[in-house]
Order: sequence, then C-alpha cells, then structure tokens
Amino acid sequence: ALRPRAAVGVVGAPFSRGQPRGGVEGGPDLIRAAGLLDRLNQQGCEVKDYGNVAFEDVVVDEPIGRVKCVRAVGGANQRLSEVVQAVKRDGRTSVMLGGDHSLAIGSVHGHAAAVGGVAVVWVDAHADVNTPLSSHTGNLHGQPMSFLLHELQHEIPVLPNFSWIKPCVWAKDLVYVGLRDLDPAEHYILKLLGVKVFSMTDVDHLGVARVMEETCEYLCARVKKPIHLSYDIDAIDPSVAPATGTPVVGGLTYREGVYIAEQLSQTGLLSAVDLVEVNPLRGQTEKEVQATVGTAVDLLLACFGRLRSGNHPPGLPSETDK
Ligand code: HAR
Ligand code: MN
Ligand code: MN
Ligand code: MN
Repeated sequence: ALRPRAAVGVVGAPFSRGQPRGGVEGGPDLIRAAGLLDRLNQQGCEVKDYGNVAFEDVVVDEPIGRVKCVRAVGGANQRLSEVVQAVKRDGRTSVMLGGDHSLAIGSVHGHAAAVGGVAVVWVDAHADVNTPLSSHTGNLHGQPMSFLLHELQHEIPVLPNFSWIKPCVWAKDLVYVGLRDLDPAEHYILKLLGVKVFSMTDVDHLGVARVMEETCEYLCARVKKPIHLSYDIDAIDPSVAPATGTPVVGGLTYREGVYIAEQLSQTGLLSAVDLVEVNPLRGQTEKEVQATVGTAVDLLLACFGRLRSGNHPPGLPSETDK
C-alpha cells in the first residue's frame, strides 16, 4: 500500500525569557542548520518552513510576585499559538523548535484550538507544572502545564498578557516520561490530579518498551485524541545532550529517547511536536553542542517514521504491511 507523505510544518520559536540563561533562542536556527528539513524531505515528508516567529520586544517587564518576564512570555506564546493554529489548519503536523519550554503554552494551546481536545506526552527531566504561586524560581519554563490543565485553573492568578490562554488539557490526557527532578509542590499536584507518570525509576523498573506500551495503551484506550509530544532535550542524559540550561544526571539514553519517538510515531496520532531547551551556549565545546543538536534532529526524524530497522520510499511493501 502507498503510504501518504506526512505533511510537516516547522515553526521556529527563538525565545528565552521563560528562564534566565541566554542562548536557547539560538536553538531553532541551529537545528535547521543541522539539516532537519532536508532530512525530513529525504525520508518522504512534505515539509514547509513557517520561519521563526517574530516576537515583540517587551522592555518593561517587572516581576509579578516571584514570576519573571510575565508580559514577554504571555505575548510570545499568544503569537506562537496563532502560528501553530495556522500550521494545523494547513493540515500539517506542527514541529515547534524552541526556545525554552514556556513555549509549550502557545504550542499546546494553538494545537488544541485548531483540532479540539489533545492528549499530551511530556518527555522531560522536569514536570513543568508549578503554578505561578508554587514556583520557587519564578521561571515560567517550569510552569507551562499549570496554565494548560483544566483542573488547575482555580490556582492560576490573573497575569498581564495571559488572559487569552484557555485551559485545554485534562489531567487524564497527560502522560509524563523521564521525570527525575520534581519540586514538592509539583509532586503534590501530580498525585492530587492522578496524572500518569513514568519517572526514570519507572523506566529502570519496567524498561522503556513497557513504558511506551503502557503510554500508548493508556492514551488510545479512551477517545483517540491527537497527540501533542512536548520533548525537552534535558530528558536525555547530559552525557548525550549536554547543551541545555538545566541538565540533570541520570536521564534517558540516546536509544531510549529515540525509541519513545519511534513508538509515538507508530500510533499514527502524532499531531504536534515541540523540541525545546537546546542551548548552544551551554555546551562546553563545539562537540557537545553538535552532539546535543544531532540528538534533537534524530528525535524529530524518529517522530516522522524514521526506523532504525530501515526505511524505503513508498510503492513497495511497507513496514506496517507485514
Ligand atoms: N522545577 C524548577 C522550576 O520550577 C525547574 C524547572 C525547570 N527546568 C526546565 N524545565 N528545563 O523542564 O523552576
Ligand atoms: Mn521542560
Ligand atoms: Mn526540563
Ligand atoms: Mn513550595
């Protein structure tokens, strides 16, 4: 059977104000320079580059309570949401290249606004589910899920440039993989809401194959909602992907990371992907930067059907015809 060509829309989001370290805004162009678009084309995708989102400068952005750069993050995500909506309305799988993980607010919001309900798979060392009031750092990249979850809306204060955000994810439609650095408040929230979590302990205990089998069964057992994969490069062990702002030891191997993407690709439900927190200025050497970017590209290729067992152009029997 002829496989349809996957239509992909790449959106660059060169934005870093969700956290204090400069450099992560260089992620999108670096991932492009590593050949992402050509390689997606070569593996049979039909790719359109929507360019980098033009974010407006916010000059005066005093903290609100502890939370930093609220206006910039709110404004940037509103723009990003519009672009992701356009990508989805063009019938493409959205690929958002960050930038820091606060950008998941706009990416998930735009995805959900265009397609209705979505399920989210959040692959990360961190849960990024602090509320503006529970966050000790005040960094918004540690908070995006709190704005997206319906169940947390009564915990969210009014913030400038955030009023456009509509919660769009139910706790039962969220799965975490790779967690190993949670704040107490985040752990409390995940337990209270009964969110499905596969921590690194679970990866050790079950193995990545069972983790992904259970993840896919969990998401596909009920209504099959389109899947939003939000992949933070710091989910991968820092020995493999060191160029990131908040590395945490004891992460996913390269193979586990790629396997997660392969399995989600095989569901046929992947509808949007984020690849965030690649920060070229955080690599000690050029080699470290290239290892991190190369891993990011390989994760994205696996999301779009690249198999380590091999691929060939359509027209001949395909892997799934067995
Ligand atoms: N939990 C901490 C905070 O709220 C650290 C958050 C993390 N860093 C990220 N996000 N890279 O995945 O600030
Ligand atoms: Mn993150
Ligand atoms: Mn993280
Ligand atoms: Mn606390």
